[in-house]
Amino acid sequence: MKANKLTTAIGEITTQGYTVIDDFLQPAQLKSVKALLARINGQFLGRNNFEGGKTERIYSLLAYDKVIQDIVEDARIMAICEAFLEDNFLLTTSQSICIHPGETPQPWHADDVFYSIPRPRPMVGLSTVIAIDDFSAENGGTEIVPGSHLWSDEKIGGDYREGDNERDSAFAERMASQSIALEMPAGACVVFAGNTLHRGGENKSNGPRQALSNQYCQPWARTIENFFLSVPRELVREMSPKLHSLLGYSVLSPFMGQVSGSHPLKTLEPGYLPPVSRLKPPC
Ligand SMILES: O=C(O)CCC(=O)C(=O)O
Repeated sequence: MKANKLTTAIGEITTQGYTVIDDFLQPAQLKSVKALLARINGQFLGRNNFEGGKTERIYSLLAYDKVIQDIVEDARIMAICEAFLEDNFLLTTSQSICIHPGETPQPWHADDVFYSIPRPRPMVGLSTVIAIDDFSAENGGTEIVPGSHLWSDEKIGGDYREGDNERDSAFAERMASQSIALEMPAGACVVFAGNTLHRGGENKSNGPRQALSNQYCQPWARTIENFFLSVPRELVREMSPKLHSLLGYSVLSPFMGQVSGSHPLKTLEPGYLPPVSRLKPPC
């Protein structure tokens, strides 16, 4: 990303809580992602109103294909993360989101709502939503409340932590009246502060709205996905040093995240066993 574009992106996230990178995916990447999703979608539907009863999500998506790994560690996203997060920030989730026709709007939320630090406060994470189909107000394009990353808990009000705030119609209307629906072409990406209020929109069209969402967090925050358990170590070994770090094979200086006193990268060495497993069993 050219220096002036990066400065603009950082400035927009700081002032309005989000920025859009229009030409984010290269055409070949978009084609590969579409082919991947066509191959692996069709297995799951959301289990609650937040995930969406007519929405399919595939988690730990980076484990499925190198094209997703490249998108996760895209240099432009890494540069934005470096501006807002501490060294050795982490990937907190990597998922595809396919909103099918007839899906209702998602509850308004902030992606770093899990961290119970009172607002206003700095973001604990940074999120991306990458359009794989064109996003419109009709098909459930992400809706965002500009400037809401600066709001206090009191100013937000309502039940936004509860995950089902559509039942609080006054709250939902207040949010909707201040929000915008992002209309962006396939391949574009919105990057927003983890404390910006947003939601996946209602899909009133007759086609699916596919997206990817890679989200990042401070190196001291618990991640949404437990990649140590979901991404086999044989796959992790093949990944880049940056992805190792993003997946938690890194430490927050000096030793948060250590493994039995060693750097977690040691666990990727062939034949690694934790010290306790190297003890001879008692006779
Ligand atoms: O699908 C979208 O546009 C947004 C999804 C979202 O905000 C989420 O699942 O956390």
